[in-house]
Amino acid sequence: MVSDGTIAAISTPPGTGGIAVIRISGKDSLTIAERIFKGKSSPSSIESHRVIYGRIIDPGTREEIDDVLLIVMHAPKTYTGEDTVEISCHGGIVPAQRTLEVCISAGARMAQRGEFTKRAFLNGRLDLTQAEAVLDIVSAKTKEGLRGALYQLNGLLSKKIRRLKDFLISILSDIELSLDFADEDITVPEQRKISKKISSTIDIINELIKEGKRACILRDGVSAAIVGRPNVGKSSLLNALLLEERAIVTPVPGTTRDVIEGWINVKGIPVKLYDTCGFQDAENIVEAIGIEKTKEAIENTSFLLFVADGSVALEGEDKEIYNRAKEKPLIIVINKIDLPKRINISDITNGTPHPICEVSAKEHTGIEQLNKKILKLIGATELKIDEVMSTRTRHLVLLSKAEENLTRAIRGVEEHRSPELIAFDIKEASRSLGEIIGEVTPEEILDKIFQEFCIGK
Ligand SMILES: Nc1nc2c(ncn2[C@@H]2O[C@H](COP(=O)(O)OP(=O)(O)OP(=O)(O)O)[C@@H](O)[C@H]2O)c(=O)[nH]1
Ligand SMILES: [Mg+2]
Repeated sequence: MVSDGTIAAISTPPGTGGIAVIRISGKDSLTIAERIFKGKSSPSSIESHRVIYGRIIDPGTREEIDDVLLIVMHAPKTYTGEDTVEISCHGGIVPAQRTLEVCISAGARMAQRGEFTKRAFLNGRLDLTQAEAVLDIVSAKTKEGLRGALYQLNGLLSKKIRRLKDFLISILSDIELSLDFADEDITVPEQRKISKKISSTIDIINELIKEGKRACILRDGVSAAIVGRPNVGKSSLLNALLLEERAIVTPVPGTTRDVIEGWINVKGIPVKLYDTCGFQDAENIVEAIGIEKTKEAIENTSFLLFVADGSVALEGEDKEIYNRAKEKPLIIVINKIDLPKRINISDITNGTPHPICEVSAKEHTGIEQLNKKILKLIGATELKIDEVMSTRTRHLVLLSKAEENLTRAIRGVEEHRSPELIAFDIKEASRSLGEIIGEVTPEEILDKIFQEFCIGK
């Protein structure tokens, strides 16, 4: 990714809407705006962060393109830290596309994915965790996920990391000061003090890792497949959980032939549900593909909802599917409890203590109870959503690396290793922490992060 030149992109989603916004950033933003905009005031004559009304003109053909509002924002107080111009045109594909084209012919180049945010990072407007938070805000699936991302945008994680780094620096100076110059070793009382400090840092890092793992659930959600033999009410359950008629429900066994997906929000945790079609012997290619997709869904989801029809006795097919499913985290859902109960679930579970929930998908009873059991199964009941951050796997890996380095440092102190070696491990830990906030992050990792963004962000 190059970070030179002036870039432009349509920053609103494709399609028609009220308005579309074209964003230009870089040192030539104002010159470009001058070339393509005609209005009472000219873009370079107005104060920063002001809006003017006018018309976009193709500088080559003098053709008029659209009536627009144009915002001028002078560096450095802009999102990217560079001179920025935003043009709000009518929200159609053609006006937005044509406006972007004239920006390009007037000297801008097409922005790459995430390039505006990458520039914000490179210009020190955001650190890396904050840039990642921008991505999380845009893709937040629940309001709790959004809140976590906002905390992070405000620098909550960065602050904690910086504090840890400062503490490590203080340990390094302790080591320096405690050197007994006679034999270049750390004195015993100092040794104890240093070990204690390192170990308290490790405790904080471990706490961050634990919190972070829970936060990953909040951002990325979990996934679950609804499995069971034909006609037990899997699709009805999906619809009841989604609160909409997503999947077709009929009394005909084998109604669902494809895997159907939908997101639900269980007390702030996004859960992606897959309604499946069971494993009956495939009679044609459509069913065969459906069954393959069901197997994949079972494999790739974090837990299963095994549905049985409570109004009839269990069948061989129930048992077969249960046996395939039971290795994964599982909730047994006994459906159709609005009808007289004929099921004896222990016939297949043999006493395995899976959580059981009785529902009527048809009458929407027991659904709240099922949501509670889902929360418990994924360990999210202890999630303190108010204080949660928006941690990513990248952060967790680096935190673990720092933790390993510090554990080695403690061992070094205890085993009277040379102070240089101990200092080396502490410096490595500090480096890993620095990489989280982007102080020393290699270019290819930066590219990978910003590639996740959409164009125009
Ligand atoms: N009484 C009663 N009937 C239900 C309930 N849930 C589903 N049914 C009925 O059971 C039949 C099958 O429901 P579906 O939701 O299509 O079942 P499925 O498991 O998705 O079936 P396949 O897609 O064929 O595998 C339909 O006639 C539903 O109306 C329930 O809670 N109570
Ligand atoms: Mg179905």
